[in-house]
Amino acid sequence: MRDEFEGSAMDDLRQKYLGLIAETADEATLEDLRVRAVGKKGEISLKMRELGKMTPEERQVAGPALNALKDEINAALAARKASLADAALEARLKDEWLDVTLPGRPRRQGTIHPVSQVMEEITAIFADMGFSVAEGPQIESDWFNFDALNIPPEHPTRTEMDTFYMANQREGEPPHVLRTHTSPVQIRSMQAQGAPLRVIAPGRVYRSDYDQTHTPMFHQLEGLAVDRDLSMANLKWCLEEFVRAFFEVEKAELRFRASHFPFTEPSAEVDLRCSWVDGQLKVGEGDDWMEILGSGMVHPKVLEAGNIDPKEWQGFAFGIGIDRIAMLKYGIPDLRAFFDSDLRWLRHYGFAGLDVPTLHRGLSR
Ligand code: 2NM
Repeated sequence: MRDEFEGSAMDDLRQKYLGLIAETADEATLEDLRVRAVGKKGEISLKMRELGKMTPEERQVAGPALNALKDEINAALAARKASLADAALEARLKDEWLDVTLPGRPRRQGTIHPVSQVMEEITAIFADMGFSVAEGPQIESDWFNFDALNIPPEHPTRTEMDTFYMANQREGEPPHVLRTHTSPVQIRSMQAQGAPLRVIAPGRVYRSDYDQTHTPMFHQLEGLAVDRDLSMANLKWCLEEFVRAFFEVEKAELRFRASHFPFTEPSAEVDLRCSWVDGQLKVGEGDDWMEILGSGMVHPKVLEAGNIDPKEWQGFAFGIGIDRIAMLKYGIPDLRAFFDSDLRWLRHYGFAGLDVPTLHRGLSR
């Protein structure tokens, strides 16, 4: 009589919990259910405590039956938990599904800053002429920034009027500055690679200067070629090729004006023939000349600083201001807006992210 009763009571429990488990739709509810059924004070556990009050014969039947029920419920809980997790993952995958083959939408995301664009364009042009790209630290010792470049100790450019010195200088080390040009990179390249050498160094440089046409951080690209029998003629050809490619014109005419830099001898400032029609720059024609860069033959002392023998090798070098040449090419009127991070300005003057400049596709399109 008692067996039968217990048997049907256990059947009821079984039906009840298996039914509830099957209906459960989330993991938290399932956990509640587990506690209610097989937790320490759950219904099954309470039933197990009653085994003590039974006769040995009764216990022999009810004990294994309760254990089997507990196992069955635990198995059902685990199975339901796994299927809920599967369903949750399935739903997430469906929700977060992404077609990686769709074309990009660069205009709705960021844009490439004109400085980056122009840097890429110039790099592509010189890479095509066999120059490799080098980078170096923006904090330099005064030896790399000045001494190696034949800039004498008393030169005014070394003063705090023009140069940012690091506030915390290290004991026993030479003074460090924010590099005022990328030439230290060329010194490092000469030391590391020796001659012959063709390298360009694009990057940020710093000078203590701030007005309509100067920002204390700006961008420069310097080039250096070292070989036997190099002359100003090679330099002029190289720069003319650069200008034709950069301004995307058939013909460009350059004028070298004698100048002075400590690191080159002779030195030349380079003007580009142009005209201004309705405020629009035309390159290669007209009666105006516009200064675009500085250049010269590398001073023997500078080659020596790079551990290159000036009796055997010559070098030509040049420096271009990226920001100004970007303004010229893309008709951007105000230099200081370059570094304001104004989103409307960036959207207006920025470039699509996936259009990498290359010579054969056209640099800017
Ligand atoms: C300029 C003008 C002339 C220049 C010199 C060097 C180095 F390190 F190779 F000597 N790099 N760049 C140079 C020469 C830069 O900027 C207006």
